[in-house]
Amino acid sequence: MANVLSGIQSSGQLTIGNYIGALRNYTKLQHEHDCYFMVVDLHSVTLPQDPATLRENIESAVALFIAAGIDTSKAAVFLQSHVPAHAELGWLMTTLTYMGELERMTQFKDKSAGKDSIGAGLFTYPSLMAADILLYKATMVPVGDDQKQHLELTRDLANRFNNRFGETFPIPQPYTPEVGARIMSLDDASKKMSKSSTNPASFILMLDEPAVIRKKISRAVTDSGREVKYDPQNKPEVSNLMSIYSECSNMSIADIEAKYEGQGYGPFKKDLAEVVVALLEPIQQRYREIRESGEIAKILREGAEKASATANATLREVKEKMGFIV
Ligand code: AQP
Repeated sequence: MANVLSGIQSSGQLTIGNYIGALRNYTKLQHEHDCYFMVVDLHSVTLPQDPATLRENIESAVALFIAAGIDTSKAAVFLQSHVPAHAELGWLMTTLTYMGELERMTQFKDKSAGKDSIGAGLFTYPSLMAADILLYKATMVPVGDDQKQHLELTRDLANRFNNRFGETFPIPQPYTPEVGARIMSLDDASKKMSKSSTNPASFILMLDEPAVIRKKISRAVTDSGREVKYDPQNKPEVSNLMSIYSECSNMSIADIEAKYEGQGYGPFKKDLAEVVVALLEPIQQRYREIRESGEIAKILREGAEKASATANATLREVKEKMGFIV
């Protein structure tokens, strides 16, 4: 049994990328491991957020965690900001992180590109993420491909801390599904599907209405050919749509190729939309029930209590080893 920690930012509404790459794995892991799943609201303010929108995004993400199948009797579901140990260990980890390490982070480069003023929090984000993981002495961290570099830094920081202050942290391993680790944008298959994209046509939200899903998929960019063939190198857009199809239907890529042989993109895209709608409809139904039930505050209170017990014990150990008076 491993300690599992993972989080999703409240920087927008959750996409099917977040579902396939993260949430769905959480629901599998909760049966076998000691799981901590959080909405990383402190991370989401590393880019500017409108307060009312942020609050809605946080509540909506928590409700989607539950609607997707996370069972709060098995896993702790909580907000990062409700467990102050995250911010405190985040600071301590920042002091152990080298500037050069942060400068190499591709997510920082991507997210700061073209911006005039960049908050320091966007730069130090990976140190806070390391703290998130290490607070729970997590050994297994479900992440999409995009987050692997941050996890590598976390591993380096865990080793650095252990070497300087004595064995404290186990070294966390990434847990990444083979397919679906990286769902790409519908408008540009060279970019990851992201909830904070400014183009709504680039993503499918977990809460998109069926009509919206059909429209977005019908307009998804494809190459000028007509063959439904998995070839990420030469046909990245169609290959991405095929990955989504496979992930949402449990059909293999080979079966999808066989099913649409000689049919062109039209029937494939039409069916893909129905596959996505069928996957999301029951989640959306449960989501509405959870929002209406008013249960979210209680879920978060209980989750924070459970998480705090583990997090505070680790923080105390860390501070003691570093020489603080605790
Ligand atoms: N497109 C994706 N394909 C597969 N997995 C994905 N994840 C995100 N997008 C995809 C996984 O979801 C988890 C939560 O991610 P996050 O919210 O902490 O940050 P992110 O990776 O930066 O996700 P977004 O949606 O792109 O958010 P924004 O737009 O705010 O940056 C992670 O496990 C991630 O791998």
